[in-house]
Amino acid sequence: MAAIVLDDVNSDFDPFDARTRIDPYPAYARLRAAGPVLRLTKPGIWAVPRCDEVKAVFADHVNFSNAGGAGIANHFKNKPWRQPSIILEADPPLHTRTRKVLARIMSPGAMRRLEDQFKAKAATLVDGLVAKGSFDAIRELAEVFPLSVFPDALGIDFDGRENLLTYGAMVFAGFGPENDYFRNLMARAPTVLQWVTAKCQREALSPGSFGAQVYEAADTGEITQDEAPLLVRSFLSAGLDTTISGIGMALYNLARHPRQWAILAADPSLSRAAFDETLRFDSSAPYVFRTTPHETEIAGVRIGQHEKILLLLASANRDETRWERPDELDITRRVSGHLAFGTGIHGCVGQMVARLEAEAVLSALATRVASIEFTGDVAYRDSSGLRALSSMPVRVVPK
Ligand code: OVM
Repeated sequence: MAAIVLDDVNSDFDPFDARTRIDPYPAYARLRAAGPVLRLTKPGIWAVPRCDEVKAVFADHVNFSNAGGAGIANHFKNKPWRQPSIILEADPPLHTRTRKVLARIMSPGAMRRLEDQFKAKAATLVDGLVAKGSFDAIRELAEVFPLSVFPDALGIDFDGRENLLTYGAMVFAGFGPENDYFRNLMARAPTVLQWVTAKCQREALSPGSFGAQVYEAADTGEITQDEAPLLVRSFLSAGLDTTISGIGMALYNLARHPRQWAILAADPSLSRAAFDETLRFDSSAPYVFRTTPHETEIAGVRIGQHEKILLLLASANRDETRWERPDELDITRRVSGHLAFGTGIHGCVGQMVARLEAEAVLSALATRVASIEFTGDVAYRDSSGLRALSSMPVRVVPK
């Protein structure tokens, strides 16, 4: 343990201010220059803006706990709005058990079994949009595609699928401070939460699906019968809004970098790498929290017990000590090692599903479309947990 304890550095940066949320990158650069760990005075939390310290925190689940909450809410001090996730908001040994089940369900072999179906659905959807010529790339593509494949893979039927979007929005808004956006969503909580609970039951899930496989793990004793519906809930929480946001931001960033789109259109096999580069460049899940179970330190700065620490993934992904030309979108760069999915024991367990979905959409589009032109302004969603667009009007020029 370091003997020297440095003073903390204060910053008035507010990650939840709607004005900084649209373009946080200049502020992130100032934070990285200011120090390895900063005190954000307004929300009263710590923030880690550089790559090395984000990785160090991710590697240390003893000093930086998830059981204290992965959002700004402090589960060590206050009761959270929903029963905590038994994978995201849990530490070992509980996390080790539940993670193993989800990692197996979303294994590379499982992805190969879904690939043809995802690609066929994307091809049909994109054929229709290219025939139309003009469309909203968020409402008609980024939102439609995941909804057309993910609930099927999860194993739920058609009735009420729109509740998945509201629930995902609630979960991610719930990672930020309690604001009007969150309160408005929560007004719909009674119906939405009842629907979510119903869809997490064994009888709601089709045979062989991701959800049914969670119950198989309960039958073999890997998890308890009580844990099964809660673990299915993680698919509903984390499986849809994330991919919608990520695919939307990928389309946006590729469209506003026409030379990058041209490279992709010339070689659609770059689709997966292009998705990862857009995640590095403009992460749709820009941050995640940890909580200190006891006093500790980061880079020589003392952090007290039960403090919230904001890991600025989107900033770490622009760290000039880690990336060459960090502020340039370059789909041909070696992008592996970006932090948009986190890393370590809590690194996104569904990232292969996300990549499969995004690759299906981007390769279908890149195969057919020479260029994408904006026909109006984009609009950002007002979520404090996810960085996402709500609208992106475009015209596509077929090859
Ligand atoms: C969960 C959950 C919810 C939101 C995000 C997430 C990024 C997990 O309920 O397990 O992972």
